[in-house]
Parts: sequence; structure tokens; C-alpha cells
Amino acid sequence: MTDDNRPVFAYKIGLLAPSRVGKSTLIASLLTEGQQMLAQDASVLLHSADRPTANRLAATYNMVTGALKARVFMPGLVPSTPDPSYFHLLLEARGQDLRIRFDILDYPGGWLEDGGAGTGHEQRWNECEEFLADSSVLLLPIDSVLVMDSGEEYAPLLSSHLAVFQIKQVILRWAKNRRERQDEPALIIFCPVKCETYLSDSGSLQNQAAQLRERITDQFSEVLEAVREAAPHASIRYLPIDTFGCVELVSARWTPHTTSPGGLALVPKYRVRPPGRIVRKGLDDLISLLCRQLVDTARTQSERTTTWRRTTAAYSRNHAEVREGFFRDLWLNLNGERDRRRRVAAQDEGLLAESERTTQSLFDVLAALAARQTGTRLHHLS
Ligand SMILES: Nc1nc2c(ncn2[C@@H]2O[C@H](COP(=O)(O)OP(=O)(O)OP(=O)(O)O)[C@@H](O)[C@H]2O)c(=O)[nH]1
Ligand SMILES: [Mg+2]
Repeated sequence: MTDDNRPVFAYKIGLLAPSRVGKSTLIASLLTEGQQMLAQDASVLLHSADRPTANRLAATYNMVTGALKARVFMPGLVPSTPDPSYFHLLLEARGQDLRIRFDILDYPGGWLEDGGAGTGHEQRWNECEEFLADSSVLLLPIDSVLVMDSGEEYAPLLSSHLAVFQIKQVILRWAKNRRERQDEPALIIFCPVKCETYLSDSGSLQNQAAQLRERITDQFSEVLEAVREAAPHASIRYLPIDTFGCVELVSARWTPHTTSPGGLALVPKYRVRPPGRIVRKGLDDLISLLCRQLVDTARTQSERTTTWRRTTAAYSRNHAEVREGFFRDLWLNLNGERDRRRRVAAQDEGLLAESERTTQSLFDVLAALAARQTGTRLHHLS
């Protein structure tokens, strides 16, 4: 748990989506939005934990803002992720030696679809799968355009394009792990993305929020059932996210694409709503949800450590001060054993005090996060 002697609680966050859905964009938006949101809060701050994370986030951010400068946004111009990469974000309590690290894995979504076989990366995909199965939280970005605008005629292609089967396989493994580690967090968040056109709170004239939710829960009904059965204690949330907010779908056309299921890919084209400034929606709730869940787990873990250290400290102190008879006490004093026992007791009491401070800090951070109101987009699915 410690890193350069300051307590760090680390949690894995896995994203589960096929290619071109919006994983990389979502990760980049998490930090930008998180910094803005928590900047107003005096008690906590969020930042990149290392230079590679900061560089990758900057590159994605520039790509997105650059693309929105044009009046028409062409999603195809944003390149796919070529290699798996890890993003490390730190949530820190201001003025306190406490850090919570979010380790997020980004990978080429195509690997989820074919197990890395198409590019000869099976082994590297296996490593990604390990990380996903071991994650505390799974985020499922879902392409809303695919769900809402693919057309009746192409409905049979939907499950393949959403990679429902592949997602279910990973989730079953995750659920088994979570069931075996009941004291760790277990949270799945279904995050429809690219939903600016369907939700009125992002400036769209139509409100199809209920229809979007209905279609997604229908498409993923088997996945939902599998989680409820395999890990009944897991929390399942639904939270639509706009990472851009300032675009409007103009058209979505099926076009030939050799590596996509059925040899077709749905290609969307967007108009940028002037002045092309990003208006993110739902991300603040996502960050709150992640922080609250993980800080709460860290608090439970810290309380457990405190209890254990309290017992140890009490035992060491008792062992240091206990009277063992006149001659034995004299001997313990003379040979330095009494002093040694007292040093151990003082050390154990120091560790206990550190643990108590950490637990209190976690309580304070939780209280600050809990004070934030949740938006109307968030729904409980379990
Ligand atoms: N309209 C809209 N477009 C989005 C949103 N999120 C991502 N996109 C676009 O969707 C395309 C794919 O996004 P990425 O973040 O690269 O997707 P990915 O899941 O990382 O794709 P791979 O790297 O191939 O796995 C890009 O052109 C993004 O700009 C969103 O919320 N709204
Ligand atoms: Mg990507």
C-alpha cells in the first residue's frame, strides 16, 4: 500500500468496448473534467500520476479539440489506439498524505473483437484480459449511434457490432473474481457515448433518453443477467456520457469495411454546433461515482488495518510494561530487553496513529464527495 512512504490505495479500472466506440476519448475526458470539477472543491484534487500519462492525455485532448474546430466532425480522422497503454491518475486529499491511484487500461478495441488474432497479438490481449478480469470497476462505453440509428434492416448485425458475446465472456470472468473477493469493490457502469443527438440536456431538440436506455438494456440483457447471477453483490449503473456535447448527428451510413462484422461499418457524420466548444455531460457524475466507490473501499481497508494495528500496539505495549517478578525485571532492564520492547511498542503506536490519520482523511474526502449532487442521467440497473 505504501509508495515513497505515503499511503497509496491503487484500483484498476477497465474499459470494455470494441474499436471506435470512444474508450481513449473517455479516458482523456475523465482527467480534464475531473480537474475542472474538483478544482472547485478545496479538499481533493485529481492529476496525472506520471509523465507518459500526461503526454498521452495531452495528445488525445489536442486531437479532439482540433477536430472540433472544423464545422463538420469526421470521426474517422481520429486514429485507433495502436498498443495497450496504462493511464495512472491520482486523487489526492489536499494538505494530507493520502493518495488514491486509478490505473486505467486503454487498448485497441479490435482485440476485444477477435482476441488479438487479426494482428497476431493474442498474448498481449491475454494480458489485457487479466487486467480487465481483475479490475475493481468496469466501464462499458456503448456506441449510441449504433443502437439508435443503425436502421431496422441492419438490426441482426447489432449484437456483433456491439461485441455483446465478447463482452459477456470478459464480464463472466470478472464476476467470478469479484465473487471470490467480496470485500473489494464490484462496479459496472454502462456508459452510452456519442449520445449528444438523443438527449435534450445536451442541446438536442429531441429527448430519446428513455428509448436509448431501453434499447441498451435490451441489447445487453444477457450480460446483465449474467452479472446478477455470477456476482449478485455487484453494483450496476447506467450513465450516458457526452465527451464532446457540441456535435449533432447529420447522417449514419453503412459502408463496406472488410474487418467489421458482416463486412460493413456504420459511419457517422456530425455537424459541429457553433462555437465548437466542448460541453461535456455525465462525466462529473462518472468521476463522483468512481471516487466515492473507491474512496469508500479505501476507507474500509484502512479501518481494517487500523483495527489490526490497534491490537498489535496494545499487545506490544503490554509486553513492554508487564512486570515479570523482581529478579526477572532486573535482568530485563540490565540486558536492554525492556528498552527494546518499549521501542517496538512505540513503533507500533506510531503505525496505529498513521492508520487512524489515513482513515480520518478518507472520511473527510468521502464527506466532500458525498456533498455533491448527482445529475439526472445516472440510473441504477442493480
Ligand atoms: N460524437 C461523439 N464522438 C465521439 C465521442 N467519443 C468518441 N467519439 C469519436 O469516436 C471516434 C472513436 O473514438 P476513440 O476514443 O478513438 O475510440 P476507441 O474506443 O479508443 O477506439 P480504438 O482505439 O479503435 O479501440 C473518434 O473519432 C472520437 O472522436 C462522443 O462522446 N461523441
Ligand atoms: Mg482507442
